[in-house]
Amino acid sequence: MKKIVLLRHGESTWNRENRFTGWTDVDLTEKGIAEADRAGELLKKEGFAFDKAYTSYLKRAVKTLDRVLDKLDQDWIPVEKSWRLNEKHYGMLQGLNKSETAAKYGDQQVLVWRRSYDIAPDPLAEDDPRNPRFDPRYRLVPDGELPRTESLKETIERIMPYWQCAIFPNLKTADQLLVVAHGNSLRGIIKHLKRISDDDIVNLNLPTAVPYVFEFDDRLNLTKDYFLGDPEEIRKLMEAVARQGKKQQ
Ligand code: DG2
Repeated sequence: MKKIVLLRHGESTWNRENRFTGWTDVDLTEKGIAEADRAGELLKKEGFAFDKAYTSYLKRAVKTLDRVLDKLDQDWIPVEKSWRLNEKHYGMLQGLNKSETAAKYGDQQVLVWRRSYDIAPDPLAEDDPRNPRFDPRYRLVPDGELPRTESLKETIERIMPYWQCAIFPNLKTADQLLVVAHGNSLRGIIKHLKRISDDDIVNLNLPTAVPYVFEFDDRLNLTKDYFLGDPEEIRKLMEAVARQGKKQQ
């Protein structure tokens, strides 16, 4: 049986501070490192042996993958990084506190910015130093492809060429692939895999560092998907992610 495991990185410093992060390259917290280690131990206990792994250009995902592979004693496997697996670009919201933003604009508006399918926050100005075109790591990406904000729809549009050409076809020969990325870039991949509707995707909240396993038959049809871990604990973690966008009571 073929498997792809999707994993959101462990807690980042801006997750802890409840700030919109997007393409900001923040590090893991101590808790995030421990979460990544735990995910690796869980995957080891379940007997996972990956043929290849994929991650973004952002260190919270890269470092999570390193910890996971270390725990699995599979540091040697080929790893490919792509900017296409980066988090959804959060535009002008990047750096703002999510609860404070909800207090200012309302819970509903923040829900739209965080979870709607085709509405993007206001873009960074062209000359904003945070514009990815000023960041040398993206120098090989054609300028027109670099976002200054993104909806989930646009995030999916830039992930899919990489998913369809570089990741998914490998499952023909490989048995197990690992993708370590971000809350929304992974929501995009899950929407595609599970054919979740534009309306229903609003309700999906991914907790940090909980392995999400997708199983495929020999014709690469999806047969089953499940999280590794205690379902009740995972449900609470998902609810906590949803609450991050609400004003504090
Ligand atoms: C978070 C997701 O991305 O935030 O950009 O703030 O997964 O890289 O921590 P991640 C961000 P929400 O969409 O859950 O608010």
